[in-house]
Amino acid sequence: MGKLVALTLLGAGLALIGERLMTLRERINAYREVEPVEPQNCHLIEGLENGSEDIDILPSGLAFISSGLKYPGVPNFAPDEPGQIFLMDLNEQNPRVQALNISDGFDKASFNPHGISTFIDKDQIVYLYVVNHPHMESTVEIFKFEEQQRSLVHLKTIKHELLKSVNDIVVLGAEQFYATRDHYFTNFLVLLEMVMDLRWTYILFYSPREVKVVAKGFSSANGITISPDKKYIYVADILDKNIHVMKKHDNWDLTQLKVIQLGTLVDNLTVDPDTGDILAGCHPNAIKLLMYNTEDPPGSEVLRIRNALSEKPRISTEYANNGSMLQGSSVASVYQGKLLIGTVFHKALYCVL
Ligand SMILES: [Ca+2]
Ligand SMILES: [Ca+2]
Repeated sequence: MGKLVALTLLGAGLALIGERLMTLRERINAYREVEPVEPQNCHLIEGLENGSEDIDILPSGLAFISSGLKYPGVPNFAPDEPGQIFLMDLNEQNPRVQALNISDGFDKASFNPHGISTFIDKDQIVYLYVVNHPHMESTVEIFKFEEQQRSLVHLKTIKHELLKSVNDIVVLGAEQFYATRDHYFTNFLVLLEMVMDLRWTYILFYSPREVKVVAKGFSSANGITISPDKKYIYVADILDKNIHVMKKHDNWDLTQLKVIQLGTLVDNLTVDPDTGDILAGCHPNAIKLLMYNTEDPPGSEVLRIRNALSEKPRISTEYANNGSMLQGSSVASVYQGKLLIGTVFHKALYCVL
C-alpha cells in the first residue's frame, strides 16, 4: 500500500513538472517565429562582435554600449575576454565605436558589464553606472567619464546583500538608483524558480542612507528606465512579456499604475528623448536564445510604445529579424533619427530612420 501511495505521488509530481514545463515553453514563446520588419538604412556596427547588452545615449549624442556579458545559460563568443564599454558619437556622419580606457586600480580582467545608466550632475560631470558581475557576483560600479581622454575613471564599487542577480539600473541622483533583480536563486534552483514561476524578484532602491525593496512580485524583472518628466518608472518583466508602468513617490516607493502586455520577452528599455515613447529590446523566442543553434538562431525584435500612460498605448514594431542579421536583441535606443540596437552576445545594428 505504501508503495502504491509513493508511486501515485511520484506520478502526480512528474505530471505537475511536465505540465509546468509545457507552460514554461509557452511563456518563453518556444513556438514563435518572427515576421521581418527591417528599415532600409541599417548596417552592423564594425567592432562590436561580442554583445552590446545595454546602451545609454547622453543628450549630446554620445552613446555608451556595454559589451562582453557572460551570463549563465546564454551564449558568449569570447568567454576568455573581459567585458568592455564602447563609445559611439551619433553626431558623426559615419559613427564608429571606440573602446573606452578604464583607469588603473579597477579589476579589468573580471569586468563583466550588464545594464548601464548615465547620470549628469549639476556641474555637467557625466557618470556611468554599470551593473557588473565579477566572478558571477553582482556589484554596481560608478565611473566618471572623461570625454577628452575617452576614458572612464573608476570611483566606487557598490555591494549590498540585497543587490543580488542585478540586471539593470536607472540612476536617480548621486549614488541613488533603482536596480532590478532578475532571478532569486543563484544555483540550480533557478530552474525550479522559472518552472514554478515563483515571482520572487524585485526592484531595489539604493542610496547610501537607505536600501529597500520598492516593488516585488515580478516573474523576472529586467530592464528599467525613467520617464522624461522623472515621475514614472518603466520596468520590463521578461518572463511575463510585459512592461510595468510605476509611479515614483517622494519616499522612492513605487506603485503600479498599469501593465502593458507585449507578447514577447522584453529585455532593456529606453525612452525616445523627443517623444517620450518607450523603446523595448525584445526576444521573440527565448528557447532559441537558451538553446543556441547556429542553424536556427534567436531573432531580434524592437517595439515602440507610444502614449504609455494613456488608456490605449500604441505598440508598433520598429525592427524584427529572424536572426539572419541580428541575434538576441536586448536594447534599442534612438537619437535624432538614428537607431542603435544592441544584443546580449551577438553584434549591434545602426539604422538611420
Ligand atoms: Ca539600462
Ligand atoms: Ca537586461
